[in-house]
Amino acid sequence: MESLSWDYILKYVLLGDSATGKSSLLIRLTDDRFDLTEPTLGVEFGSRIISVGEEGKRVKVQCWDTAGTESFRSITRSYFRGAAGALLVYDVTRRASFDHVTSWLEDLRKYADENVSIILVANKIDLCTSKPLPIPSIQYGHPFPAPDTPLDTSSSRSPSPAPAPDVPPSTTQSKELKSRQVSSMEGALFAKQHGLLYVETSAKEGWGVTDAFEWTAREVLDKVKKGDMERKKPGGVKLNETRQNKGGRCC
Ligand SMILES: Nc1nc2c(ncn2[C@@H]2O[C@H](COP(=O)(O)OP(=O)(O)OP(=O)(O)O)[C@@H](O)[C@H]2O)c(=O)[nH]1
Ligand SMILES: [Mg+2]
Repeated sequence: MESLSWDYILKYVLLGDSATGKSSLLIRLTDDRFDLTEPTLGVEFGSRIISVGEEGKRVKVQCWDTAGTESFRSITRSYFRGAAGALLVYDVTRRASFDHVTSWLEDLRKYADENVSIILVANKIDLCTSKPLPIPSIQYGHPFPAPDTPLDTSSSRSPSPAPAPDVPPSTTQSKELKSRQVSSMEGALFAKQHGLLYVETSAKEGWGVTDAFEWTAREVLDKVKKGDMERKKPGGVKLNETRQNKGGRCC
């Protein structure tokens, strides 16, 4: 059984168009499975403790999974306030879901706290590839990309790829692949231009899912370290002071 001790609790929100895979990503994180999902009505909740960074800080991510359907938009916005991290999800096989990222981002900027750490999540890559390929290296695997690092736009792939860190064996070897409607470079460039982290995932195969949550947590903890964020207020970041002082356990 997973130990219940934690160093930090972080509040996350998942947002983006309907059917991009938000609930599937959360189920993959919390239960490590991929199941049939129904469209979310309003919001759902899930939580898991993950290990973050070299220090292995134990971070309990408490995630509010919001509905992408337009009719729930006013309800879901109310969950943005106080979030320390946000996963903004689109479907790489559905161009419109990427086009709408701008509008979701506007909502986040308007309703979430100024310091929220946002990761742009390009989901469903299993539909286009039989294994996760490396993505532009300045974003991939680097939760804190140097803002001035130029992107290599000569190709859509990094020339010296780093292997994806949490890649289980693929189960999609022999299926027919779809064409991708949003390239890695386009997604990564958008993220860079808007100061977001970027990750490519498959909730179905489990590719990149833990990374999405972990890299966001790393950025949040970095902000906490630098003092950019108060440790207890707003509610998105909570420090376990007992554990920090005594190394004790808490639930
Ligand atoms: N192939 C593939 N299908 C996926 C993936 N993620 C989700 N799906 C499928 O996409 C559909 C929508 O997934 P959901 O997780 O319900 O999407 P959602 O973003 O939560 O949708 P709303 O709750 O309506 O906002 C379901 O049929 C999932 O099985 C993925 O990584 N790969
Ligand atoms: Mg959902």
